Formats: sequence, C-alpha cells, structure tokens
Amino acid sequence: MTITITAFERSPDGGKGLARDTRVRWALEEAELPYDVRFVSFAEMKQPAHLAVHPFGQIPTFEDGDLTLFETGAIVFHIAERHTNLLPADPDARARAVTWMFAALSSVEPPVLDLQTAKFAEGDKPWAQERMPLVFDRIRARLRQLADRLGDAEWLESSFSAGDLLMVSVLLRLRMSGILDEFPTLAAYVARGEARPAYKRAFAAQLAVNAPPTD
Ligand SMILES: N[C@@H](CCC(=O)N[C@@H](CS)C(=O)NCC(=O)O)C(=O)O
Repeated sequence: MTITITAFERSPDGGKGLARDTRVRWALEEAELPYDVRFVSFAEMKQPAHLAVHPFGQIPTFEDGDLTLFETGAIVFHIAERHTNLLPADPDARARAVTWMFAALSSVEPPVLDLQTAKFAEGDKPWAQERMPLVFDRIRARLRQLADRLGDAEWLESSFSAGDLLMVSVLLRLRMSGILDEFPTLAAYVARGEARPAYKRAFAAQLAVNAPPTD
C-alpha cells in the first residue's frame, strides 16, 4: 500500500515550498519512501470527505493503509520513528531530537506565523502598521535565542534529525521578510537544510505542481 498525503491543489505561495506538505514530502524523501499526493482545493478541504481525515479541514494529511494522520509534527514524527535515521537510536539523544521538533512547532513557529497573520489577514486594519514592530521584535528575540544555542554547530544536536527538518521548515517561512539575514548562523543553517538532496527532491516535487504557468 503506497502512502498518500494531501496537498493544496494550487498552493497560495506559488511554489515557494512554504505549504506544510513540503515538510512531509521532505521527511518521506529522507526516508526514501514512495508516496502519492491527493490534491485538494480550498472548497474540498472543508467538505465531509476531507474533514473525516483532517478535523480542521487543512492539509497535509497522511494515509498508510488503515492509518490516517494529520498535523505535520505527528506525521513527521511517525515517519521518523518508523522508517529513518531522522531520530537517533540512543534514547537520550532521541528525546533531545524530539524536543527540537516540539520547539520548532510550539516555540518558534507561533511568532513566525504571527507575522503572516499581521501581513495578510490583518494588513488592512487601522492598527496593523503600529503592531508590526512588536511582531518583528518577538521573532528577533526568539531567533537570537535559537542562534545562541546553535552557535557554530551544523545541526541542533550532533547529527541532522527530524528536529532540524521541522526547524529549518519553520525558519524558511521568514526568508521573504529578510529577517533571517540578521542572523547569519541561522541563515547558513537553513541553507544546509535546503542543500540536502531529500529537501531538493521535496521542493522540486511541490514546485512542479505549484509553479505559475509560463507562457
Ligand atoms: N498545525 C497544522 C497546520 C496545518 C495548516 O495550517 N495547513 C495550512 C496549509 S500550510 C492549511 O491547510 N490552510 C488552509 C486552511 O486552514 O483553510 C500542521 O502543522 O499540520
């Protein structure tokens, strides 16, 4: 039975790889697992058939035989746990890698997402511009802490893990803002993630679907 994930029929980012199916594709590519993609429109995501798979009507989802999962953290964890060396065998090292998965999604991603909300969902509000410096300051504070911890290391722990996969994926969302360039060690860390052959395959696969048509 081939694994099936869901992704946007057409991602709003036009192929920048920021939709969360890219993280799942990346983990599957690291694991060298073949997969199919079922593409869904925004309307379809809110229909009963998709809601049965994802209670919040979002992408991505993951189906493997009788197992159905949603939430990228859980999906990447499942792939990492069963199929790859994305989690170290040593129990303590494994626990540290899992900690970085949680850190990426629950300590770093929220301020990053707040920037997107401020720009795209609240950008037309009268108070939007006044709030923006606060949003950037919260991101900078978190990035400074992360950069301090990473130091000159290649990865967050001694080898690349699912924690790095999620952290790099979250940080990539900041590229367009320019804020990553203020933290050269983090920018280099992200570049190392993007240089991995598995990331490149995942990026290319989503780009093939989402790139704007050329005349
Ligand atoms: N916490 C969820 C977030 C999923 C999510 O926000 N997915 C976005 C695409 S990246 C989505 O489906 N947006 C459309 C919507 O919410 O209607 C996860 O990590 O999987």
